[in-house]
Amino acid sequence: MSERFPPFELPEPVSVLMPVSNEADVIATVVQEWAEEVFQYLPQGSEMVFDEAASTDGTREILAELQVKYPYIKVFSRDKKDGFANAARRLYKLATCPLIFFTDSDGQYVAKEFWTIASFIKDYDMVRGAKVGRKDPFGRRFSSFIFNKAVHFLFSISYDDINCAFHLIRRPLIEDLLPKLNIMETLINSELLLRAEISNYQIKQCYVTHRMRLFGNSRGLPSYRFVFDSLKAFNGLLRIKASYRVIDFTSKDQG
Ligand SMILES: Nc1nc2c(ncn2[C@@H]2O[C@H](COP(=O)(O)OP(=O)(O)OP(=O)(O)O)[C@@H](O)[C@H]2O)c(=O)[nH]1
Ligand SMILES: [Mg+2]
Repeated sequence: MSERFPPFELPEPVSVLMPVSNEADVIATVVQEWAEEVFQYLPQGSEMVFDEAASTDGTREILAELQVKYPYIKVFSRDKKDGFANAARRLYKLATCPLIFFTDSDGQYVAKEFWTIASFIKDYDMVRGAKVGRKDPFGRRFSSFIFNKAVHFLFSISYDDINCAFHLIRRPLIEDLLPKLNIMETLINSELLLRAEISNYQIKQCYVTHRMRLFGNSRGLPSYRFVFDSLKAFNGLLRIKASYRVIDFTSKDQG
């Protein structure tokens, strides 16, 4: 007997958000996977939104072709690349649906696992992926490990993959917290999770698969950047913690 797929229906439309830059080798496969495994089962009004930046490899043209086949695709292009975090911030602002899903466009996540994440959303404000069997170079995995431990140490919370880019969020959480994401320059999804946790939103962690990059190169960093970025990330954590101390102090003063 075959199992029903998807296992349930979502009552509300979803904005699936993806930043993309120079992913021509893989973007058509990624969109097709999402169309077959996810979008054909989503409620009317759902949308797939791309922030496309400065692609020179044909990504923009491929997305234009895909828009004809899949009318729920929306593409916002710019000629200058200004980084993952700015792209993510724009996407969160552009989303129009009550449920907001964010992921990378490089095909390392498995579209079907959207349903694993979505199965928890009725009881939570945010459902976060955590990569298992992560297919990243050792340096990236090591710095993530240290970062996750630093968060645990500073905030007394335990997540296995603070900066994972595979999560589903209820719109009010984004509307509340997006204007406050102003400290972590690159790790915007980490800051979102931390501020959601500190603001007592209900959050569920869920393990997800991470595949090898089939095409393209991993964004490896030169070692001086690696050290600099790690220090900046740690400093960001301290500043987020300090920003809540100030708020606590002020509210007590006023209370
Ligand atoms: N719009 C936009 N998208 C970007 C930018 N930088 C990266 N991306 C996209 O964001 C996603 C994540 O990119 P990265 O952070 O470079 O990749 P990663 O998954 O962390 O690392 P690797 O896959 O190992 O390179 C990918 O789908 C990229 O195409 C940017 O400046 N602008
Ligand atoms: Mg990747």
